[in-house]
Amino acid sequence: MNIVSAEVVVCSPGRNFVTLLVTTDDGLVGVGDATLNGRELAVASYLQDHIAPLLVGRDAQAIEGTWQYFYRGAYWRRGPVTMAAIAAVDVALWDIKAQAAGMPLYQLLGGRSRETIRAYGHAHGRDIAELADSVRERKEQGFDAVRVQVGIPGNDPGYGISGTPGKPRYEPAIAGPRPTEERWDAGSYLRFIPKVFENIRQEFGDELDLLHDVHHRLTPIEAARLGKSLEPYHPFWLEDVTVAENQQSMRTVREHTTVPLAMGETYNSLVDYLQLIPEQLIDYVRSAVTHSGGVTGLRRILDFAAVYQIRSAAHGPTDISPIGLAASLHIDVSHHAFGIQEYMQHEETVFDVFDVGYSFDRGAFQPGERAGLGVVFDQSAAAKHPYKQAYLPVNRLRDGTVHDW
Ligand code: EZ4
Ligand code: CO
Repeated sequence: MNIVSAEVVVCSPGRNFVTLLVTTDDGLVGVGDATLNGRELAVASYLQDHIAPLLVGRDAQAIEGTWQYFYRGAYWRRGPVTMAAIAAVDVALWDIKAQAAGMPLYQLLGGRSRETIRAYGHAHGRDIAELADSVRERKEQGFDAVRVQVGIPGNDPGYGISGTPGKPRYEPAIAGPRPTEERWDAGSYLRFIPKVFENIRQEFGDELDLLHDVHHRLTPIEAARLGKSLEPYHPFWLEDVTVAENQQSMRTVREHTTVPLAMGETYNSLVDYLQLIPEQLIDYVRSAVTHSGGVTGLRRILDFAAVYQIRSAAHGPTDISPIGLAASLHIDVSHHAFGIQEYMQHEETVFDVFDVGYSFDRGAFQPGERAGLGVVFDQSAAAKHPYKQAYLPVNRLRDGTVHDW
């Protein structure tokens, strides 16, 4: 079974997505997600100009060989652009293989390890009262694990709070010729967050799992202090408490707090975890299929993590398309090391373009029983939603210094 065409489509049904469509000589079409938020066109070019011409004529069944061909064969390994492009190829080929087998992808990945896929939702508010309303809404939808983000007094609305009017307020990418800017201060953040957890615990009790994303903003010792101050409220995890480049930092945090730690949404391969995983400095890996070399790349990470009792928590923001999310769900249901799946709901217009076979009910997913990945991409619908330049915000300290967003 040979590949006869590989086409890249960039569309924006509410937000930008990069999709790869791979067609075989027996008429099967596999789809892959290559969306890299704010840098979409770089991946589109990587695929269009450097990968698509080499894909045509290759054996569609040779997934591992093709993965290595683009990973090792390019000489320039890793990096978010390269690994998102490889992810799209890998997912499209798994989709084709599972369609050819007449099975949902998870069956090819070993079949079910569990009955349902637990997901956590997002709650957010400009202040604690608004956050509590949002948590209540998520509970009513059936979530029993909720990520809480809140505006900090004296700061701009900031990470996880602001957004474009009329869109889900947690959507961080904003259309326009330049990134928007935010201001942030660690002192007021560290004083306020324990009060937020205290209030939310008081109102919602002990059973609800609470998660929080620090988005790389603290120094290791500040992160350690945050962890200690939140221990009485037993968070499910703290995510990205400090910058992800220097893994040594996580040792300091680990030595001071028993709060579970999650990291890895900005990583793109197994080797990014060479310190965090064997030293057991985290409890959850946040890698997504789309940003870590596809089903093949992510399964390698999870097999390694499992040795150290570290579990999966796939990144599931709106900037991962329904194709990327579907691929994640097939791994979630089949891999032993599953922990939890993030779910930031896509807005309705997204489903004009992506027809999905997965389903979500009362805080849990099912990958669906369609053959393959289970997602059908409608190219004519996509053409009605052309690419729109959009960026993630840039964050600054109060004096204007550029800070981690
Ligand atoms: O900032 O998806 O855990 N989720 C997150 C996301 C990321 C965006 C980046 O594109 O941190 O909101
Ligand atoms: Co995050």
